[in-house]
Amino acid sequence: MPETGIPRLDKFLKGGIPNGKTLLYYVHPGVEGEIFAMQTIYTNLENGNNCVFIASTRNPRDARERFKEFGWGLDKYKDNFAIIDAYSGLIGLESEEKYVVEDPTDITSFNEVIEKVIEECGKGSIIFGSISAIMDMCGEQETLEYVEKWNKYTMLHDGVGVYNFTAWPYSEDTLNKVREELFDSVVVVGGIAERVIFGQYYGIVKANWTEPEKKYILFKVIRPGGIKAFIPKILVTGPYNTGKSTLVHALSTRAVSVDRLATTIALDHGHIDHKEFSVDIFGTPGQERFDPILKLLGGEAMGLLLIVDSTKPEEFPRAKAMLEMTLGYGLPFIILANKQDLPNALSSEEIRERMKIGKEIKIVPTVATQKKGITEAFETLIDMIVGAD
Ligand SMILES: Nc1nc2c(ncn2[C@@H]2O[C@H](COP(=O)(O)OP(=O)(O)O)[C@@H](O)[C@H]2O)c(=O)[nH]1
Ligand SMILES: [Mg+2]
Repeated sequence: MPETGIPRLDKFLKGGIPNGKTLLYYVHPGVEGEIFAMQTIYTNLENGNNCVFIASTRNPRDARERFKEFGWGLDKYKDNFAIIDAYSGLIGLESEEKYVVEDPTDITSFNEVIEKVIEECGKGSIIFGSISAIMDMCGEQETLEYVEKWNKYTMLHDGVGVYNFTAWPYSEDTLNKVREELFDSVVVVGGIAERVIFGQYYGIVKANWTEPEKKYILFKVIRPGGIKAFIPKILVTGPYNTGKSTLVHALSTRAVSVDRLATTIALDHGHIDHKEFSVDIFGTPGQERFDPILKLLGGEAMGLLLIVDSTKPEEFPRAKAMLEMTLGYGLPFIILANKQDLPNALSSEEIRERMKIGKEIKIVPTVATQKKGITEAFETLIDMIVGAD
């Protein structure tokens, strides 16, 4: 099944976009939306599918350059990738592309090319274009009418239609039709804004081939790299000397700690780029006098790693108290049974018994100094935060 290639989205869609179906990225103005479709296209090229890209707001050469920004070279996919040039005609240039829309202000001119492409590329191939860009050139009503035709045609030929739509203030009718009616699935891409956009998210509005997960995922756009699911805060907590700083450094791509007199008085901070994730992680100081900081931080965290020293059961009550301080927020969390390399270390099941921790809570054995078990622990927590159920 063709995939979207967007972190977690294929899981939420139960595998991807089935042949014959359409998916719309419904993008709020001001948010980086085109990257979604580009990532979907590149993923499908890598998977061996044919892809066609309608270039209507920039010339085909610039469109190819945009892919390069993300580290996605198209040269090796010459046979699988084509551009429909709906730009050169606007400014009276000759086109070098295989498919050309002679008059991009005329929807029937678009139609000629798109019907041909759907027929020629056939099963499993991805066709992408911006519906709003076509609307701006050909008119709202005209475009909507033909999009409906193209979607039926796509279904007939077992292709996949992937479209962008930037939700400028078109008529209510148009917006509703685009969001609710025309496409098999709709993924909204929006910004969390307060005058400037300081966070971006996506979430599924609908998908008529499954019961999709209606979760919202924060994302970042990385160059090169593309879209990464963004987790702005994971907290690492636990008593003094259990291995918090060691863990933050061991997990992180980049990390800093502020240490004074050999113990952490301020925070450890690390950034983790791991698979399709971009995560910021914070270690808290373990001493009781910093409990107010812990409470404050817990309020904004998306998940918690609690570390215990498996050789120090006398500290378990303190560890549990730290957990309670942050758990009021309903955070997903797991426990790391650290220092498993030491001879007198208790096993995770012995720790569960002593701490009276329920079976549903994961306790992962780790050796932070040797990076053992820590990636597994991290991935388990990430799955709890943004996972598909
Ligand atoms: N043997 C062993 N020592 C560890 C492990 N993790 C951390 N340590 C050591 O425990 C001490 C305290 O670690 P640190 O990360 O500073 O603890 P923090 O106070 O919780 O930040 C350091 O000497 C670490 O090298 C581990 O898994 N095994
Ligand atoms: Mg420390």
